[in-house]
Amino acid sequence: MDLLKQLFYEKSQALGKEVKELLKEHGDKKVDDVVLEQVYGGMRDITCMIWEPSLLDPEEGIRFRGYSIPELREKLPRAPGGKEPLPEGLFWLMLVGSIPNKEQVKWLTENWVRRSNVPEHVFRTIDALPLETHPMTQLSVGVMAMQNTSVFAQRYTSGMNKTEYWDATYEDTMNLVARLPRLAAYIYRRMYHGNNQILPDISLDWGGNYAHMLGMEEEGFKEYMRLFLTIHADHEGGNASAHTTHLVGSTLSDPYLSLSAAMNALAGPLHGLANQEVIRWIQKMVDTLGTSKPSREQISEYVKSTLASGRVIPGYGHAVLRKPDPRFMAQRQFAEDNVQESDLVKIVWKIFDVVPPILTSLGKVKNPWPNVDAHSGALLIHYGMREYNYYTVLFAVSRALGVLSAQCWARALGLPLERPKSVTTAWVKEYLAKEYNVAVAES
Ligand code: HAX
Repeated sequence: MDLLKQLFYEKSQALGKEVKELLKEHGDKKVDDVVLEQVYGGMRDITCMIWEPSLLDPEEGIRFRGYSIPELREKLPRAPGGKEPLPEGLFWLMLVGSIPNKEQVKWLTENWVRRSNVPEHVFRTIDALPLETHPMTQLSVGVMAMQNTSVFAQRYTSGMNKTEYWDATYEDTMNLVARLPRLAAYIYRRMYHGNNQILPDISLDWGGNYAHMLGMEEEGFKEYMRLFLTIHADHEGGNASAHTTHLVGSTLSDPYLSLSAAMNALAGPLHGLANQEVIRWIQKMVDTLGTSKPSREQISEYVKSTLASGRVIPGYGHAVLRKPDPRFMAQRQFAEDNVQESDLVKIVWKIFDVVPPILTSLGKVKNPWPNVDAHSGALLIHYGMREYNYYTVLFAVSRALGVLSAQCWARALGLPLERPKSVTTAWVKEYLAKEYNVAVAES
């Protein structure tokens, strides 16, 4: 058994025992109340799922196994000469709960290199898609095409004992994470560089090698990628991509099927696609105003016209957060430290000044602050990656780290098939009449 697997086995066995005891003693204790608004309102804030890798606080933002983003930037191992955390370190932390040392991260990088070979038929499957197919669709198809190599699916068919599910899930997770950068870079080079593919450089770390295969050799971009791939990895379990992974995986669909489904959720404009929408919206603003240096007043008018046309301001608002997203602030800090001159970055900062008071004035937006997607496009363009349709794929590669480590935990803890209760509006009216003596008028 490899050393990370051994550690995961020990930790998950121990927690599994604890959870059994916990449920035996306290299984009937109440942890939440639900009101009708939540039932109709996208299940906001209902505590109903276990997700070990991270926990989101509305005011403080995300913590991975208790560590905030500034703490991760300080404590996780870095690439030689680099300042940003290696995403491998975060994966280790999410999977086993402790910050790895340099040697452990080196071992993980090398292990992923050994597992990173993408089967040839996957590239042929991608090649069969029309070139203009959205890159997120291509990614999802590519992940599905690898499903025939799933260790979980193969072992299940041969009668795997349920106590072994975690082991097969771990193997699929490690293989899938190792292969994703190659698949994702293949899609980018196919779409935007005439299918001129760049082979992996196995001396590089996972994020650095991804940047290399994209054709982005500047060290600044590699460092930004390491930060990007770290901060986008997980945001507890209730967000759409994480929850999709959890739901699909709970049927014992293997990690390939679950991750592909999650990518489809991430591809929605209210979720991961927002990073492409932000830059599209800013570029439209620049074109409409006829200046790459708009004033705050001009931006303010443009924001109001977007709202008046019944659209949202992309990159702003959040279902849980109630403060500026620390993932936005980390990217802002990165830009302050590394980017001397960029009109787009300056626009992003001006938008940060202008949008929150306007959204607050609407009186209905619960969080007027920027989220993770508000900053990335400006930095990517600064480093020369202009193809904004691709941006959500970068997010997806990172998100795999969090959702798949959570799937390892779900299988290790034996979490069951997910099956919440739904009701009809007729049921709601009947319930209100019976429990509260309320008569709801027919429309
Ligand atoms: N611009 C305009 N209106 C907004 C808004 C925004 N950025 N954010 C929220 N609102 C509106 C909602 O549309 C809703 O209006 P209606 O009542 O008319 O339907 C109202 O304010 C209340 O919404 P809320 O409770 O504050 O927010 P939700 O939890 O319903 O939605 C969203 C959260 C992230 C979907 C929302 O803020 C939004 O659409 N933001 C823009 C898209 C975006 O940036 N998405 C990325 C989010 C982060 C993420 O997942 N990244 O992957």
